[in-house]
Amino acid sequence: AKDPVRVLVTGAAGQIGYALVPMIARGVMLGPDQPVILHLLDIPPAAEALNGVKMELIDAAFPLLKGVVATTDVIEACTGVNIAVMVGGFPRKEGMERKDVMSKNVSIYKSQASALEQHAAAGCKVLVVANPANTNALILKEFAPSIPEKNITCLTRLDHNRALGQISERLNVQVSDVKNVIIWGNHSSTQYPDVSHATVKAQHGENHVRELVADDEWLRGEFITTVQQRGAAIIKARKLSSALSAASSACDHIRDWVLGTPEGTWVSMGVYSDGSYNVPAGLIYSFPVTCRDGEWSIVQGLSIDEFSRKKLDATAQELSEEKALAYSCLS
Ligand code: NAX
Repeated sequence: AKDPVRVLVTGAAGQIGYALVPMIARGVMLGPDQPVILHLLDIPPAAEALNGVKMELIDAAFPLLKGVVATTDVIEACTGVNIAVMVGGFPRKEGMERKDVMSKNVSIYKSQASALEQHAAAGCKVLVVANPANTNALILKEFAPSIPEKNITCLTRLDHNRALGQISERLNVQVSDVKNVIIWGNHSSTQYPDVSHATVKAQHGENHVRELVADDEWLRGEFITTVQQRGAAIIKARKLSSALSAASSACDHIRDWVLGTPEGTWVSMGVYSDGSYNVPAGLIYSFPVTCRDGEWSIVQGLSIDEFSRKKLDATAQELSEEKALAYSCLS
């Protein structure tokens, strides 16, 4: 039998945490033959609720779940973890300035970065979900200099999956037959959902989404805004933000990263930019990536038309501004 993998979930008493931890314990994230030990972190006001989650995990009697560490101590939570899913953060509340929210998250991610750097297992892979996800991941990277930058990512897979979903609905095809959409840039309303290279499986080979939809106005308009604004639409409908879809896409992100992407398929991940596609280096930016042997690499050589170029640059610009704002909170 395989040794258990230790998976940290921060913000585990929250909404996404409640949807995510049972998925991990059922093998959705790391596979049906991979035992796991869950490390759950939240803050003291949520300690009782966190303990309730632990009780339910015990009550569910998951065969793959070999232990639960539920704690409000960051060091205890981070010790020995192989995977860290960072869902905890400070939400923007009505009337709060952007800078105040950024400042709270910068201080959370700075201290959690140090705890992970000092106490996580070697080779720990980090996924930041909490908003502002890209910039929280960048802060985590800055304050955990001994964790390789390749090991620190943020979640844009939910946006990626939303784009697949919209194309599948529009064309009335199975979502599993649609692939190679791209989310470029920030997990925010400036993200660019791009179908320029997306395809749908056909009886023989593949067809291009662009030709099948044959409506560039929709692809460049309503499709993009629907994906960008989907989070707000869910809040309006549910009076709560996306949770099951966020949890599911976090599992997809880690599963593909660890176990690899299928041949000929790429996915979107927020990763440390090396300057590919003329995106400024030093930002955590969402790119199309393939994964193999536990490492992602940015898909190279895709053509970028003029429309796309502007969108890639606009979301990069926003990330540069967020980075500057985050740094201004440090001094
Ligand atoms: P909740 O408010 O339900 O849960 C957040 C939890 O984090 C709470 O239990 C809170 O006590 C805890 N927390 C706060 N500070 C903490 C700290 N310093 N250490 C550990 N835990 C801490 O929010 P939820 O709906 O679960 O969303 C969590 C985060 O995901 C939010 O930042 C949200 O904006 C972000 N999202 C990101 C998405 C993405 O695609 N990247 C999509 C979904 C989601 O909106």
